Amino acid sequence: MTSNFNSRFSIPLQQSDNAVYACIQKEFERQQEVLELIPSESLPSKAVLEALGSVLNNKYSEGYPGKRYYGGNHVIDQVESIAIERCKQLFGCEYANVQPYSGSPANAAVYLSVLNYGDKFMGMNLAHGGHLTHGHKLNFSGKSYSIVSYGVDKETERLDYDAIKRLALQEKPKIIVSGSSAYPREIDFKAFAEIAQEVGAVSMSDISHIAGLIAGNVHPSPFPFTDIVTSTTHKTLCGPRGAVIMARAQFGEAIDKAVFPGIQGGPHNHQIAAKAVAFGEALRPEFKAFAGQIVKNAKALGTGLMEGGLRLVSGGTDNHLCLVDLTQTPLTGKEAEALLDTVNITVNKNMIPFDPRKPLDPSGIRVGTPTLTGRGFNEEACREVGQLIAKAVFNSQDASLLDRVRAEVKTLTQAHPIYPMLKEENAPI
Ligand code: DSN
Repeated sequence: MTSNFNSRFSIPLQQSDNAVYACIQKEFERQQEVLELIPSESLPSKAVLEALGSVLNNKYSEGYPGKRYYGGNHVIDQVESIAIERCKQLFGCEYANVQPYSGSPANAAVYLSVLNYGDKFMGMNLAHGGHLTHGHKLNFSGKSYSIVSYGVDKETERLDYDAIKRLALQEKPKIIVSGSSAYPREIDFKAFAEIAQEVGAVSMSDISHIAGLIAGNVHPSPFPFTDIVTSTTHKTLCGPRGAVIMARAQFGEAIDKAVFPGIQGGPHNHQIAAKAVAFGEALRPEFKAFAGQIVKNAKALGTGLMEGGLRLVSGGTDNHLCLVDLTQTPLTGKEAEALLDTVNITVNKNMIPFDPRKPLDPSGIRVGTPTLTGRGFNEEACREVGQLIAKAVFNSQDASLLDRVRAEVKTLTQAHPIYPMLKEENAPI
């Protein structure tokens, strides 16, 4: 190690910190070698990753463009303004705040801007496909507010808008949240907004999972119906980890105050720049084809799963994910996740609606196609992936069959490398 501390500015990571460099390389290899089917993950572009690794990380800038609590922010103001304008253009909204560090703070800021602690809001039950921040009792949302949860219909496993309306009329929540983390069907944001209007509630949509599908016009948009929309930027949208809040103009001032100084400090400017890059990419015509391919691939993945004998919750998918019911198989969700890991297929265990089991060992797995689509998989390849999953699940004790599945996974991953140019550059990514 050199005695001159400033030499760190020119020493590459590999030399400066081999332990961390080696972990990044190992994770790169892991991502390269597995079929990554977590539906909330995707592959951001090299440009997004470059913005994330930039000197914008170094600047403090509490406040908003033109109104900062620190000097030297004229460039940061430009970055944030570009991100705001692109976000508004992409989703067709009147107002955008691009500072939320991630989805949970974005949702917290919206609640803070509309509700008083103890007020009632309505969201989707986590076990039916909702999110922790939509009112789970162990989450800040369930601890700070009074919660009414809606779920899916037991027969159809789909949202029942008449039942949701009846519940809303009975409970009179101040916010009605639509949006989900594990619901494979189209969401009728207009119906939700109409219910909210009828009961005098603010309508809020958390589009984190499907933001890329909405931007690509392959899922109906919550605008112009919903009052306030939150989204992460790293799922189907393929941006950096982070989030945004969008809304009708009248909600903007309260949301800005809730984000800062309400719950956050200095904006993560490198992340905001990366969001701007991702919004710019999503505005390009080719993004529509990409978003459409995510959905086609998910349908094909679902076909392969069903051909292999697995049941999909609600019988299929309209979006980027399938929820697989394992109750008629020899495995639980936890066992299936672990087994599939051994053949280099990465999935997450997941509750299914009306699940008799517990979240740490539920009856289902959740699989999605944003990452596979990002590495160039088509419908035929995704259908094969579905068949491979089913083969492994129904033959978990057959070592030679699992070897064959692993070999087929290798053929598929080798035919669709991730970040091939970064590998050539031997970059620490
Ligand atoms: N953890 C995300 C997901 O996997 O859906 C939601 O925040």
